[in-house]
Amino acid sequence: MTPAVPVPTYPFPLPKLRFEYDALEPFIDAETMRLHHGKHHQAYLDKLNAALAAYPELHQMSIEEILIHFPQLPEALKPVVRTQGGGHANHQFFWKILKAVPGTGPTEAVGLLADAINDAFGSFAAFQEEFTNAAMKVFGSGWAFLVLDPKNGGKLKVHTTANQDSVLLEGLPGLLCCDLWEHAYYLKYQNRRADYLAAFWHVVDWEIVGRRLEGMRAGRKQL
Ligand code: MN3
Repeated sequence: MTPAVPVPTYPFPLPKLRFEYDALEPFIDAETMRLHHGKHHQAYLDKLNAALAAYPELHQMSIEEILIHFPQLPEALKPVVRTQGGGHANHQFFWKILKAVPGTGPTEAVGLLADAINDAFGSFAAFQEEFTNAAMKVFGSGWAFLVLDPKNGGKLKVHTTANQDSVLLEGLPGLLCCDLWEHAYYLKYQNRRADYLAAFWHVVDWEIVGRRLEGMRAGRKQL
């Protein structure tokens, strides 16, 4: 048994990446990663932590637990949790499912995850097409996700949100996410979101995504 990794609580720290800023080149450039992780993500954290300082009753909760309990939060706190808390949770999730180049391990879903994708979409290629099309349709800033749909027997589906809204606000556990804000790709791809999305598939860590699904199917807390 490996000891459980402690879940971060207030004040939320900037999560360490498992790779260097240049490790996703040429698909995601080092300068984008440096700004995205070090500046953008840090800014969401700073505003979230500042707002949470006055709510000690929330200081033992993970950001995911706070988002899941969103309806019960104090009204004055909700806008900050939705935007800055969502921003923190989404970016923390995004960094987890990315992998360094050249990647080892599968370049597409395998095992249980492949079966679940085939069951929901027909094939891996059909899933990628649906995810990309949904991501292209998000007007302005937002996120694309692969989620489990509890209302449909846990079947997988593609879901998008606007701004920094987390899928946890809608009770949807996420397996995969892609940041669609221009700050995620503008330096390298400018307005070419389609090129960024094509590059994204090269840096997805399918082992991690598969483990998320296995954890959820086994009833382990995995948000
Ligand atoms: Mn971002």
